[in-house]
Amino acid sequence: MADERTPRLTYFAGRGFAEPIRLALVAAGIEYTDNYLETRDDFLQLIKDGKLMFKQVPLLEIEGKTLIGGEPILRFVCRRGRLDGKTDEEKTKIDMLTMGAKDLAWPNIINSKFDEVQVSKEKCEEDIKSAFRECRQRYLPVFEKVLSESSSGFLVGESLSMADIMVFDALAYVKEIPELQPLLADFPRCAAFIEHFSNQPMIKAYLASPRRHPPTDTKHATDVCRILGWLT
Ligand SMILES: N[C@@H](CCC(=O)N[C@@H](CS)C(=O)NCC(=O)O)C(=O)O
Repeated sequence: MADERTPRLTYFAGRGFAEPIRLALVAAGIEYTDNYLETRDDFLQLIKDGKLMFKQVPLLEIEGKTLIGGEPILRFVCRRGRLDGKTDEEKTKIDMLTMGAKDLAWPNIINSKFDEVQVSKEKCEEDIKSAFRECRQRYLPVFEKVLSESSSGFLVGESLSMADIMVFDALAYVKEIPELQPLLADFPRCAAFIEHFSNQPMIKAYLASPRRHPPTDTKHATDVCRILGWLT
């Protein structure tokens, strides 16, 4: 049962920077509550309360600490859950794959709907085309090769790590965005990895729950822009 000591993750009712954190909390077996920002006043109040170091979310309140930042929070949770690798070599490999997955997902895929709202539909389409090229040429070949060398089905070592969380987060967009989905036919190990990760018992339950949000659509991007004061 959630009480006031239960960790509280503040973000929008969508994936974005919060989703890898949610997946890590689930994988680490840490119970948490989602606090969704719904209005501009919700966001301004957090700033007034001094909770947002750089006036940005996500925010995780845990163990009496106020943590901010997608990656710092993700790393904190992964350390708590021992999802950050066992050896120096594993930790470094996990960090490199985590960076690659973030670079795949953020500039072109996750930002595309925000570009549609703030720039134009054409810009959004260009982002997705660019994402397709980057996936094919730069990122999916790497994930495919690393997975081909894995005996556990996970990217690094014998168990689930932060690398799996970030790569799953990125590949799930590839699977769910119709223009990107055909890529998976050429990268069967990436396709199998999505299934393998999704079938881990705690993750499976989470993905089937209403806490799992779909990729950002135009309405959600518009809501977020309003809350952040990016639309007049
Ligand atoms: N580097 C930060 C960036 C976080 C970020 O850009 N958050 C957005 C929401 S997704 C935000 O709160 N923006 C408000 C602003 O920049 O004014 C992180 O990794 O968490």
